[in-house]
Amino acid sequence: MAVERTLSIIKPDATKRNLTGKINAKFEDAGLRIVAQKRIQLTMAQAGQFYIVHKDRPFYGELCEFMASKPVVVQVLEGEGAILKNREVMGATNPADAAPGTIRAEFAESVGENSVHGSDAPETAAEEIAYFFSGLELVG
Ligand code: DAT
Ligand code: MG
Repeated sequence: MAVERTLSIIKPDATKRNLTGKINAKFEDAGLRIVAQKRIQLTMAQAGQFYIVHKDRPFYGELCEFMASKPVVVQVLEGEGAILKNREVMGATNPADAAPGTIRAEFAESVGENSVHGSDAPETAAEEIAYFFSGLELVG
């Protein structure tokens, strides 16, 4: 398995409850290295562009408002098979379905406010990393 990079976002429901450190510990304990990280507040337009793939879904407006409602922590995680590994550490989209010990099982409030985003494939990881970070900001 190759070393990969994936885009992670600690979402507003988690930053507002001071869960950044606990969530980062889950990543690091799983062998994922945080090679870039910044705390930002998205505009509605930025959230809308990030989640444009979901524009026709009924929850799109609510999702964008939520993502722009409070600061988020955007980060790049690196490691062996990092994309899939991060999805495993995150747990299922709906916390009710998330395996015990995963971030969403422990911290998510609902399917909409589910504490973390993680890229789902190599192509989306590359696009999503480039959306938030320049090459100079990635320090392996
Ligand atoms: P994931 O974040 O696990 O990749 P996704 O890409 O299907 O899940 O959806 C993106 C986000 O949209 C998800 O983290 C929360 C929101 N969302 C998904 N399904 C939803 C639903 N049925 N109701 C409300 N929000 C939803
Ligand atoms: Mg997704």
